[in-house]
Amino acid sequence: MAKRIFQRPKYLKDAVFHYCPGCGHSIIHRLVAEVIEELGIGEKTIGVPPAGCAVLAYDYFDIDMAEAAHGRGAAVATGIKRVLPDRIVFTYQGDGDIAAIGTAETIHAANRGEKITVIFVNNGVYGMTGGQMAPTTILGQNSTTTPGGRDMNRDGAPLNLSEMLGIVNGSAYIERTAVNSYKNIRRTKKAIKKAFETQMAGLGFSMVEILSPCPTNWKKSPVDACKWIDEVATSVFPLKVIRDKTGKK
Ligand SMILES: Cc1ncc(C[n+]2csc(CCOP(=O)(O)OP(=O)(O)O)c2C)c(N)n1
Ligand code: SF4
Repeated sequence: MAKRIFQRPKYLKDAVFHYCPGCGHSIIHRLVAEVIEELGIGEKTIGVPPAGCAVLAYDYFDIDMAEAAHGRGAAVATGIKRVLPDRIVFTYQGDGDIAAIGTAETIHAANRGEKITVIFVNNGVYGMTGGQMAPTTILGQNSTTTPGGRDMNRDGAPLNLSEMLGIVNGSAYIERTAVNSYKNIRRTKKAIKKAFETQMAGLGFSMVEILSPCPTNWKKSPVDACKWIDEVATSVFPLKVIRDKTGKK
C-alpha cells in the first residue's frame, strides 16, 4: 500500500488561502502549523493575528486565535500570556504592523522579556493597503508613496527592527530568515521551532523575522520576487541569528 508522506498539517483548516500567487504568507502559515504539530502544543497555543494581509489567519489556523488591532500584537499577547502562563502565545505581524504603528509595544515587550513569540513577516511594504512605503522599504525601492524609489534624505533609512530588539535586555532569541528558496524555507522552519522552544523553556522574548515575497505590490513575477530577496533585500536585511541566549544550536 502506498505510504502517505505529505499532507495538510493538522492545525491548518481545510480552507483555501486568499493570498496572491507567490505570496510568502501561505508558506509561513504552513511552517507555523507544522511546528505547532511537531511540538505537540496545538491544544495550548494561542495565536494573535494582525491587521494586514494576514488579518484572516484565524480562518486558516485550527487553534485558538485572538485578533489584535494594527500594531498591538505584542500588547495583546502579553496580556494573554500573563493571564494564561501555561499557554504558548505567538503574534503574527507584518512589517507595517510591527515596525511602524507597533514599534513601541514591541520594544517594551522584548525589553521586559515577555515570554511570547513573534512571527514578523517582512515584505518591505504595506501589502494589504496597496503597497505604500513601510519602515522596511529599502532605499531606491518603489512603492506607491515613494514613486521613483525611497530616498534617504526625504524618507530616512530602512529600520532594522530585529537588530534593535537584539540589544534589549529581555530578548532571548531573534533570527532573520527568508522563504524565497527551499533551503531558506527549511531554515525558517527550524528558526520558528527554536523560537517556540525558547518560549516553552521560559527564557524570554523570541522573534523570527522572515523576508517574504509580495509579488503583487513589488510588481514582479513570483520567481523574480524570490530572486530579488537574494540579490537585493538580503544586503540590507542579512539572514542571520541576531540574538541567542538559549545555549542551543
Ligand atoms: C489603527 C489602524 N491604522 C491603519 C490601518 C490600516 N491598515 C490595515 S492593514 C495596513 C498595512 C499592513 O501592512 P503590513 O503590516 O506590512 O502587512 P502586510 O499586509 O504587508 O502583510 C494598514 C495601514 C488599520 N487597520 N488600523
Ligand atoms: S498583497 Fe502581497 S502580502 Fe498581500 S497577499 Fe498579495 S502578495 Fe501577499
